[in-house]
Amino acid sequence: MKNKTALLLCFCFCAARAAAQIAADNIRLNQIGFYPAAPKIAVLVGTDSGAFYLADARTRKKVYTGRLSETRTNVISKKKTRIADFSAFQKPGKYILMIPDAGASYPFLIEPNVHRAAATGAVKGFYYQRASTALPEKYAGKWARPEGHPDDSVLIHPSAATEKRPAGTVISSPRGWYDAGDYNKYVVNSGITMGTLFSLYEDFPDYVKGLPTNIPESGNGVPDLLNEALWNLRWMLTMQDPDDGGVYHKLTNAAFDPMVMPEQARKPRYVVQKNTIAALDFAAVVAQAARIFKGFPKETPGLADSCLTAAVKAWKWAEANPDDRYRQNDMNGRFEPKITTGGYEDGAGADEWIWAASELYITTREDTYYQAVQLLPDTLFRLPSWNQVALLGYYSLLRQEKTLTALGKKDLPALKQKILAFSDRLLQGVDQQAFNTVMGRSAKDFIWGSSAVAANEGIALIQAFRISGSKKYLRGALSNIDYLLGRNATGYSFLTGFGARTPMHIHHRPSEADGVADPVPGLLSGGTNPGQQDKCSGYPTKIADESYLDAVCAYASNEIAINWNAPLVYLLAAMEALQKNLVP
Ligand code: G3I
Ligand code: 9MR
Repeated sequence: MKNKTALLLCFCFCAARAAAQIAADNIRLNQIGFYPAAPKIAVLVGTDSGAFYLADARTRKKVYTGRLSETRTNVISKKKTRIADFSAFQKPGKYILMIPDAGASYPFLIEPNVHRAAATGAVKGFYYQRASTALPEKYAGKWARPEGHPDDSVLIHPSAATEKRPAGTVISSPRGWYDAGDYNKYVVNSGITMGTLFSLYEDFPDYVKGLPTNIPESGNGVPDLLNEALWNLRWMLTMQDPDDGGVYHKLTNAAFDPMVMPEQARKPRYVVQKNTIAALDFAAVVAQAARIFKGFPKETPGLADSCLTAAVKAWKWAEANPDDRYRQNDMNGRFEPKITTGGYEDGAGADEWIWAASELYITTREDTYYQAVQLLPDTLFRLPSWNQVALLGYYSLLRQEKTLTALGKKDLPALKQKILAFSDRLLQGVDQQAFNTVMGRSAKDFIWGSSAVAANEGIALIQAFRISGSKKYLRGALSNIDYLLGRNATGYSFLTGFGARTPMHIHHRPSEADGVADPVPGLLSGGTNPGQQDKCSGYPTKIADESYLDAVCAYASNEIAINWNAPLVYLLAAMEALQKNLVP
């Protein structure tokens, strides 16, 4: 009898718990929280209607009542949603959102600086990606690990051989960040990553200076974001062939490592084929670095000058070799060992020319760089991604308005118009969209690394805000933060360690191999991608905005990568810096 009662009690309790759990999953919201004066929206996936209310998370006392919106139909999945808008409630605290019949949301905060911890965490994510160094517990907590990949004896691959550096020559190319869930280091992908982080510093220097991340360099007089970027910059500089200025495509194993810790991955490492795209991305990054580190002459003696020299050399190499493309298959037809790691093959170089020319022009103030390429009109005007970098150059030109020569200044009005028009297109239809986010207005948003689409859209909108002062852009950017942190069709907050329901099984070798249950924190999962190129079994659906799987095998939706983390860092930190402007 006693047992029976216990069983019954457990049955009721467990069923109630399960119901609450399911309900929480149907209420989609930013799982971290909201700024007091900003828009605050949750989305109910399903058909309940009527009232919703907010309750204090601890006392469960009702603090606000509202009504769900009319039903919306998700254009991608055709599923129904309703919006719970509680923007009017502004009192700081910790709350849950209740929908009678549907249940309770995860708890969330309303407070100033609500994304500061996530911003700091996402910067710290880069520290965990460092190659060639141990991560002591003092900085890495339970994710401490021994040094991996010293990269002090790297081989020149036959595809990169020259007279002075024949195949098999040993070079030293330490430091840098692991690209993603793999342990290789790719110049092209480092390009956009570094450009985005540097731009955050240039756009919001004061905010960045106040964002310490507890890394070994903390307190050395250089902001930690830049300290972190220096780890990768010093590696990048070693990827330039000192003899001719060309830049190797990547530093890599011949094949991907198994899922082991860095220190157990000891296969030979190679630098492979120089090419135009790598040279231009490199030139852009180190040209930008040159002007940034000019501001830290004591802390980084000589660095700014070396960067500028390196940038000019890479640019000249690209001018002399404008059509060299990295084609892994072709390369493997001609050289051994065959290289099967990430390709980052980009056939079209117009955008890299624009970016490199812009950065070199800004840093040197020499019109010749500006005249060397047709900067405008860029008919493509594509959202930034590892193979689309023109907008990085445009953002820089806009930011540097005051220091440009007359030649560059004359194009700025047209450039501003273009960015505003681009951002207006992003905002179109958002108010009718099922989740009320800029991200996900079209199924085309969901590609490999779609989380970075959301983040880069957010950056474009922040640029539009900076140009125009119009708050609609800032709110649009915030809607994509909400998307990334939970207000989306999967119900996940895609940033590891931040939110109630976050990825636990990212495709990330250290997270898989370290024996620690929690994944390394501060890493952005690639996110929803109906491509399912990993052929992993277990995807819940092929529906574009729901095709996400929190499993290690699902590298096409659940890997992490530096070029996805960087725009998230930008977006979160920029929003923190601009939060006062969210007041209606
Ligand atoms: O270029 C076509 C475009 O024309 C077409 O409209 C579009 C339709 O989906 O596809 C475009 O190609 C895509 C390409 O990325 C460029 O965006 C491919 O489908 C897609 O498979 C490809 O995915 C890349 C993936 O590597 C496979 O190559 C990701 O962008 C890239 O982030 C990812 O990078 C890997 C590295 O290789 C290795 N390290 C991990 C890293 C992250 O997964
Ligand atoms: O781990 C690799 C990941 O970093 C890449 O993004 C992905 C696509 O290139 O490939 C992963 O490696 C897989 C390989 O492509 C196929 N065999 C299984 C590997 C994962 O364990």
